[in-house]
Amino acid sequence: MFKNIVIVGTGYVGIPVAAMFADKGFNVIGINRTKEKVDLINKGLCPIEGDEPNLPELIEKVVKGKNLIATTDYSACKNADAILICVETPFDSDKWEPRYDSLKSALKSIAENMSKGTLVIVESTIAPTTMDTLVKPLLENISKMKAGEDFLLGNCPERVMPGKLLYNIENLSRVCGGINKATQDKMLELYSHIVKGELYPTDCITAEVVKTAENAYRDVEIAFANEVALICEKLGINAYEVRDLVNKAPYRNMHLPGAGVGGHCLPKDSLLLSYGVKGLLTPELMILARNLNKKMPIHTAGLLIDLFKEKGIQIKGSKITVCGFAYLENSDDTRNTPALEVINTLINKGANVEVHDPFVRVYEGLEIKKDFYNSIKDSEALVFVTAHSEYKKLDLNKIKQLMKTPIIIDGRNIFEKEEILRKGFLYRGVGKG
Ligand code: SAJ
Repeated sequence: MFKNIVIVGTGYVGIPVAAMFADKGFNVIGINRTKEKVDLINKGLCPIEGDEPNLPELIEKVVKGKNLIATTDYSACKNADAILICVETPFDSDKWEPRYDSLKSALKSIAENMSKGTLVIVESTIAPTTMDTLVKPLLENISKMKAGEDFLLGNCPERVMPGKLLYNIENLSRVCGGINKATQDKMLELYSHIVKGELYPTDCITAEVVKTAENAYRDVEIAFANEVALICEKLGINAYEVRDLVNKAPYRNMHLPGAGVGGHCLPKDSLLLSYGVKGLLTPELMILARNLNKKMPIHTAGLLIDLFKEKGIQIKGSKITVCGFAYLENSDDTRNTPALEVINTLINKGANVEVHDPFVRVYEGLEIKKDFYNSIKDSEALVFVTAHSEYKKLDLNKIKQLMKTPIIIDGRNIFEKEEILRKGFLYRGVGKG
């Protein structure tokens, strides 16, 4: 029987799951290392950015109802029946290894405080074998307890997506990787309180592989679409028309080519998966796909650089407006955004780059304009990197009047090439030959 639940890490993964368990009547304590976030939550406020339907209201309700309290203090683990670990697990592609410092520090503090009989679950995305080689030994050595006997241990990978945090937790299926059958049964019991989707019991390493493989799969699918786009550019045809027709064939699902792959999942999960088999096998296809997707922002900037060269326009000192900074349309999430690489590539060529985004407010000192038409005044080119809905309703005649030279680079198939050319613009697009 579960009553007290501790959630370690109250970010994109932790805060929605904390609020949902609290809303089902559990006593939930959210542990976060930053006092600012703890104070925000205890005031009933949502500690994460972005438009998350129903989340702010739910947090306010459960905090007011005293079912959710936030703290920086791990002693809350003492009375926990279940502890969910939802901390960040980024991948350091320079060192080619996961950065587990947050995970290790959480595990240490949990092990120092947890009691016998607690169910500990890792929701963070981890490389295969991490449960067995890092999580289990760390918890056992510090707590002096045995996993699977004195405490239960499992891995239930998160499947969140910014903008759909509560929806995904409630409706998507979940893989419940437990150290033994008793743990798997307990995990199914716990998650059945908040998850309407199917719950699939399995072992820990299978759960680790499923999570990283489901995202590596998507990264490879997108890389395939991007390679078809490069082919179409060379052959002078439209990759999006090709995609539509390919997908008329049964069992096809060609993804969307574009200016790159950002976010908190896809850029790292195939690397986590490959790390899990380091020394045993090199997953060549996934690494190739990752490298191809990483080139797309540079390719997008290259479309402009080549066009300037072709038209004899000096890029040095020219004003260029990059439209869209978030990694995903209609979101303010900037994690691993391809826009950064596009901007840096153009700046390295001497361009004077301005950035517009209707949702993103700040990014590490970068000034992000909110007024689109103001931001494009006297621009010699617009480079569209994110397919925000606002960009599909622009007044092209007004744009042409405001710009110094009417050039559009389309990284997300926002525009119809023929219409743009009819309006008197010069146009290049990813996948648009
Ligand atoms: N992208 C493309 N072409 C596509 C799809 C996406 O270039 O056809 C780009 C996007 O522009 C973005 C990046 O890839 O920059 C990631 O897009 P995403 O739609 O995969 O969004 P994420 O990163 O939030 O993905 C998450 C993942 N969910 C989890 O890890 C739990 C992913 O597995 C889901 O498929 C996705 O949400 C979703 O669609 O829900």
